[in-house]
Parts: sequence; structure tokens; C-alpha cells
Amino acid sequence: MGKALDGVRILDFTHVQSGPTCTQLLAWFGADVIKVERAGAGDITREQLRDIPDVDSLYFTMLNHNKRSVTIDTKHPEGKQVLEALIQKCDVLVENFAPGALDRMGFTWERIQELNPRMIVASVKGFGPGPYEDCKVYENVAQCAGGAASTTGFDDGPPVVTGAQIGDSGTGLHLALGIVTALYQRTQTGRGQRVLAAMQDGVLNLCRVKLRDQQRLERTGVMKEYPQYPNGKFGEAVPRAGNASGGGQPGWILKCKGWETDPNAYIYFITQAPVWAKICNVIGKEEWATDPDYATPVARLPRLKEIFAEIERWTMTKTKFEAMQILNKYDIPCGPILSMKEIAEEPSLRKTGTIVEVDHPTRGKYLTVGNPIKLSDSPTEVKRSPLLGEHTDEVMAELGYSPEQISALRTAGAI
Ligand code: CAO
Repeated sequence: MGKALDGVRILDFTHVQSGPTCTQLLAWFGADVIKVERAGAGDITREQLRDIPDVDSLYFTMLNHNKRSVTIDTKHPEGKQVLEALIQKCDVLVENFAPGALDRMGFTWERIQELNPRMIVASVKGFGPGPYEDCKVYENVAQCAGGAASTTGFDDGPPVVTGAQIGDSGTGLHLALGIVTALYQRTQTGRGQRVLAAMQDGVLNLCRVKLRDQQRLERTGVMKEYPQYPNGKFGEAVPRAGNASGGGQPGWILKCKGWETDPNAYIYFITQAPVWAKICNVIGKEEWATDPDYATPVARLPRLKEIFAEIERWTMTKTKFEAMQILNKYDIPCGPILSMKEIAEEPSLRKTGTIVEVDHPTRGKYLTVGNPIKLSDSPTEVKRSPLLGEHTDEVMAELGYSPEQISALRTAGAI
């Protein structure tokens, strides 16, 4: 079966996490992704957080599946010529270097246009144009500058970053959408264009509901679904909301049986209005279904703490999976707090290809997260990440270089 992006060639000049997540997705959709790395070194993540000496790290392998790796010194005059040949052959150049690095290498937008006017040049940067545009940025900087950290955590504690890599992988997703959109527009215009996804913007896009709340707060001075209501104080900015739901149906994380020893024996419980009577029945508080102090969502808002404490008395008598089973029978929205161990061992995620076991020549078998986006006509087959420079000769031959020329370039240190 063909793949959605068959025939699309990507010059993958990305490193670390944000850019590689983007090009990995494109590769899973069938694009030919040629990752350009420096000989002898490669993407810095190959050696970061290694669990096996001298073997590509899980950090690298889990972000670079289905790609080919070529080594080119793009600051070497002859290496630059190889890169130029690649630019002429590819549809998209994706990069996430520090601001200005591509220009310093001599590959400005104007130069790339001269070489290939159909080329799409897609970049991740930490910030868009403005006071911080020249800054280098990593994940947590983006989480802080994009509004996530100030709104995550508990009211009485400091700002907190989240384990979900919304700055890196989140921005990679945004960039991938920009690239396929530009490819689509190119079918009409015949022209390439620049695509920019700034990490601050990507994080803010994912924190959209918090900017909503900022404006609600400014208008009304209070947000009744936040844990600060009714007894705490609201300041000028959206406060940290603990585990409160970001939507219109109040929720909280509650202890389940075994919480004393298992750090993940918890469940997220949503007191969705349409199933309120069922919730009252399940927890044995039938009278709350008709009591005017509890019967409506508005009446419940100042009593959420007390309500969740009562529900927790019930959840603490069940394991998180028992509670899930019972609550789902009544369509009460809830979710167990799953540990990474439980997720790794979950058979249904293996079955759908969301968790995949991959074999690697030097590492052996390891688990990875497969493609979370499933296309019925373009199924994903996860292939191991390339060794450094594994495909240099193959790609150089495709560019028209003879074995003698390849060997001369290697001797000169250009590849
Ligand atoms: N041949 C020759 N030189 C190469 C090369 C190659 N194949 N590949 C990269 N280089 C050079 C670059 O040209 C650059 O040189 P100059 O500094 O002389 O211009 C140099 O390697 C280092 O690139 P860098 O500045 O991007 O790398 P860094 O490790 O110092 O910074 C990072 C890393 C991530 C902070 C920075 O790239 C960045 O801010 N990127 C944009 C935001 C981003 O994506 N952050 C997410 C990081 S985690 O996913």
C-alpha cells in the first residue's frame, strides 16, 4: 500500500527534539527524510542520557525512526556543494538551529530560493520576531514563556513544568501541519514558502484556555470552578488551578485503594452535570440529587471541595481500575492515573501501534511511541533510527556522485 507522503523528499536539518518529532511524523506518513548530521558527532542526542555505553541513546532512537542519515560538514566548501545538490533535489528543508545559524552557513532564504524556488523552508525557533527572537530555547524555557508554567501546579507552590513535552514535541506537531499545508498550497502556486513555528507560540496555543480565563478574571474578578473559590483570593493573573478541570465540568484527582503505597493509585473524576444523579447513587448520597444545595451545577460550585471529599471516600474503597469499571457503566467520565510502566505493558496500545517494539542493531529491542495519528489508507510501519552516516553513500549515489568522488569527499573531510 502507498503512503500519504510518498514522493516527498525532506532535507532534515533538525536536532534534539522539536524538529526531529516533526520530521519523524512526516517519515511515518511516507516522506523520504534525509537527516543531515556532522561526521563523527551527529545529533547531540545520540550521546545524551545514554543507558548503554557507545550506543545511540533512547532519546535519539525514539525521535528519529524511518529516516536516513547522511554526514555532511556544511561549513566545508565541498560539503556546501553537496548540501546545495540536496536542496535542489528536496521539497522541504526543516531546521531548528539557533537563530541565524542557517544564514551563517550561507543558506539564506534568498540563496535557497535561487537553488530551488519550490523549496519549503520550515523552522522551529524559540520565539517569533520580538525582544527574544535571538535566544536559544529548550523545552522548559518555552513552557515558562508560553504561559504553561505559571498556570500549572498548586496555589501554594511555585510554577511547575509538565512532563508532556509541549514546547518541543508540541511545536514539532505545529510545524508538521505548517509543512503539509505549504505543500498543499504549492500544488496551486508552484512556489515554496517559509514556515515558522515558534515554541512560545506553540505552548501558548496549547494554553489557549488560560488566556480565556485571564479575560474572565479581569471581567468578573473570580472563577468559580477554580479551587481558590469561594474561600481563597484571586490576584490579577490566572492562578495555578491544581487539578481542576480546564473546562465547564468540574473535576479533580482522587485517591483510590492502595494510595498509601502506590504513588499512582488515583483517578481523575469529573462531576459531569448530565450524570449527577448517577454519581449521587454510586457514592451513596442519593439525597444530593434533589437537595437544592447540590442538585444544580451552579449550586455545587461553592461546595466542590466538600463534594470531591465525599466522592473520594467512595473511590478510596476501590482500586482505580475497579472504580473505572463501575463509573463507566453509568457513563461517568473518569480516568485512571496510569504510570509509564502500566502504559508500556498495556496490550491495547501495543495492538494499535501506539506502543511499538523496535529492534536496533547495536541496542537490541526497545519500546517506542508509534504514530499517534492513524490514517486508514496510509498505515505506519515504525522502522529503527539510522546509525550515524548509515546512508551517506546511498544518498550521494542518488545525487549522482561516483564512488571515487564520494571517497575523495570523505578524505577531504566534507562528508
Ligand atoms: N556541519 C557543520 N556545521 C553544523 C552542522 C553540520 N552538518 N550542523 C550544525 N552545524 C553548526 C551550526 O551551523 C551552528 O554553527 P554556528 O553556531 O557557527 O552558527 C552549530 O552547529 C550549532 O548549532 P546550534 O546553535 O543550533 O546548536 P546548540 O547546541 O548550540 O543549540 C538549541 C541547541 C536547541 C538551543 C538551538 O539549536 C535552538 O535554540 N534551536 C531553536 C529552538 C529549538 O528547536 N529548541 C528545541 C531544542 S530541544 O528540541
